[in-house]
Amino acid sequence: MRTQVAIIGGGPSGLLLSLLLKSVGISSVVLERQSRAHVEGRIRAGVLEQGLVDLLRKVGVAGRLEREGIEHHGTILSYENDRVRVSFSDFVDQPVVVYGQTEVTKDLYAAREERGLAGVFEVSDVALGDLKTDAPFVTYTADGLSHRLECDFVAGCDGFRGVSRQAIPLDVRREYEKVYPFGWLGVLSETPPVHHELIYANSERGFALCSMRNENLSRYYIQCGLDEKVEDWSDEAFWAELKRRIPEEDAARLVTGPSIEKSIAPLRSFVCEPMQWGRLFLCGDAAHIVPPTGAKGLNSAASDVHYLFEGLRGHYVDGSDDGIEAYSARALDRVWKVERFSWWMTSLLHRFPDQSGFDLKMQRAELAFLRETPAAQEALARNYVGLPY
Ligand code: FAS
Ligand code: PHB
Repeated sequence: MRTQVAIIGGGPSGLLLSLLLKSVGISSVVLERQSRAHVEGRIRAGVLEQGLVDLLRKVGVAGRLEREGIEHHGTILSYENDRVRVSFSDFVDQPVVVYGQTEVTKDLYAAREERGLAGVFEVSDVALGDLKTDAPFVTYTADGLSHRLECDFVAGCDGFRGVSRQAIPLDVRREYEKVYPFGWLGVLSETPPVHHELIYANSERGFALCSMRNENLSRYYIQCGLDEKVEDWSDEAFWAELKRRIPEEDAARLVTGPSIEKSIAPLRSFVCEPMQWGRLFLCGDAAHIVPPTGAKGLNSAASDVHYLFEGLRGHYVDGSDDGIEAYSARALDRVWKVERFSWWMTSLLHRFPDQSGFDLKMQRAELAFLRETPAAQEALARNYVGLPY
């Protein structure tokens, strides 16, 4: 089998790239390890930057998003009972849109199906070859048979635990990592959100986040220990702990209910440099990970896809390789700024086991400065709504 771009991974990065390539007549094949139902069942991100919304519009996949997505023009940070609302619209002429990654993935798969785009699910033994030549290939097993996909380029969109990043030799790859000493216990419940905007809460008991998917589907998180397990947490225990961490006026309004999903995610910052090697290009979680505090994981995958699509379109349509040659440098320039913001939000809002009294005073002073200083609010707003591509 042959295609122009082999895409490893059928998550948001791979799916969006395949549709963008199709829009300018470039062929691709998506190779996905899981079933479509498994991928569509994942509960992950909830906040979309305008850049991602624009890309979904570009490939005609924003219809449901425009009907069901909720525009947010600000967010709330709290420290015990002290609340600070940071407006986006006071500083930046663009909102974020609350619309679950689960729905984005379903919309992308539906569009691929309508347009007859090639993909193979439940593949295994994916291996990349001849990446330093102009005729790379990918081998894989599907339905018990071995296959070889000849291509011009390989897009590694296979997430943090995929194989693509490993194809870059260790003596070429530089990896930067920070693992946080806590995780997030997340709950999805068919209850009305406690507030019409998100609340990021720093309390003496730890971080909490009040988010949502729609007016009757809420998403909540509390910081938890790395040794904790989902089964340690009954719904009642979760709700009681969440109430202790958010401002009293919000806790009093909180509508609780049975969890329909409950999971624990670890937190890490991670970047692989370079993000390309020969004819291999890494996108999204295959190349970098952020703690979800800044809502940047999915959104930085989108900016990678934008840069790679522009580079591949330059190669095939304009006959110029400038874009693909500059891909890694361009993507990393934005990635590191997103890593910084995600690290800053995480450091500001979580309680760390080794934190001193001085460290706590620094968190409090940072929030006080944020409350009093429009320039500090603008910096947060510009990062949160999304840095320019
Ligand atoms: P993905 O990991 O989504 O997709 C990679 C795909 O490649 C997967 O479908 C996988 O099955 C497939 N794959 C892996 N290895 C393969 C192989 N060898 N062969 C073929 N296919 C292979 N971001 C936020 O902004 N907010 C959040 O709250 C948030 N919560 C998260 C919770 C969890 C548990 C995780 C893991 C991530 C979370 N993220 C969050 C980040 C998340 O949204 C990612 O940024 C986003 O999924 C990135 O998309 P992809 O780059 O497509 O990677
Ligand atoms: C979510 O709704 O899942 C969500 C929102 C904002 C974040 C992280 C997660 O920063």
